[in-house]
Amino acid sequence: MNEICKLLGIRYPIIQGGMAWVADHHIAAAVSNGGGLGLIAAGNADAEFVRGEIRKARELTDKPFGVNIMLLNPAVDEIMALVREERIAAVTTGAGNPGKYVAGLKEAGVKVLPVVASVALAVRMERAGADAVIAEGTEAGGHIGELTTMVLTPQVADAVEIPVVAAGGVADGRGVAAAVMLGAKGVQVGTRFLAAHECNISQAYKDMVLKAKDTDTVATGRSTGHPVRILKNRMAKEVLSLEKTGIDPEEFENRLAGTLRMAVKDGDVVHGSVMAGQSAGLVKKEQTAAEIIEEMFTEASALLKAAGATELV
Ligand code: TUI
Repeated sequence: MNEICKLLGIRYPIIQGGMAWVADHHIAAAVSNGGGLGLIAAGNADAEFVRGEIRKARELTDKPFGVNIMLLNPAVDEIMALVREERIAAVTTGAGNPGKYVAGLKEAGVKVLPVVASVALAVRMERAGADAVIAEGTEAGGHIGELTTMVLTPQVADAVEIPVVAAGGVADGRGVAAAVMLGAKGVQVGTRFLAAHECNISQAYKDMVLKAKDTDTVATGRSTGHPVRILKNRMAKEVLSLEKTGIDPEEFENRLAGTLRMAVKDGDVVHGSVMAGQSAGLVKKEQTAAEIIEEMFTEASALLKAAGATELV
């Protein structure tokens, strides 16, 4: 049996991306019911909000699901305590080093899968006791690192013994098969789930993802040390030109505050941050989360089988 499936008690080795403001109990339960690991994103929310989402997810699924904890959240300590208390199946983390929380989570039986953007952090996470690491390439949406999935995944796989999950740019069966070839035991998928029927985001956000082409994302904030990948719009253009003026990083972050919520909840995809990965160009239709998962793994299995018969030289 696949190591990630065994670790998490799931049918397919696919973990939903964190996706602040997007990943609520509906999509988390739908991904888990579809055989993957659904996630509730804590984003910048407080612990009581996350508790409510956990309770609602439990009404929609009896399958394991996880919580994604964005480490810049001021309520991170309370949310860590909450997931231990609620005995959540797994935690993924983003935008930081969760080292000091790993032992406490494991004590409570919570599996820990930090998202890393470098080999150095992957190695530190293994030493801290993480169960697996998610190697996320710069193709991903939202807060990103510098390395691509193509080069990060095999280097992380060489550096650690624990299973590696590949993330960033994986949106179909080809991506899953490629991830396996790079040494990953599973994948994390965010952008494709934006187009899931069960994903409760504004239709304007969904439409923008469905219409996106290969070159339609851009990373803002590279110059201020907080790179974030979003779909190009007026807001992206404005903040990119602000960066060129050498704006103070704190002022820059203030300019971005609240813009993700505007796009997700209010459907303002002109002034809001429409976070999505470079794989948005591969996302063509709305489907249920279960259909997305089935399709990706049927395609990947066929490709991996066919690869055995392919003569390269
Ligand atoms: O975390 C993400 N993606 C996110 S979080 C998010 S919410 C947010 N919104 C606005 C600004 C900032 C955050 C939206 N998207 N992905 C996982 C990820 N983690 N990608 C890169 C990293 C990362 C980067 C550096 C993890 C650790 C790190 O260094 C930590 C250290 O101390 O070495």
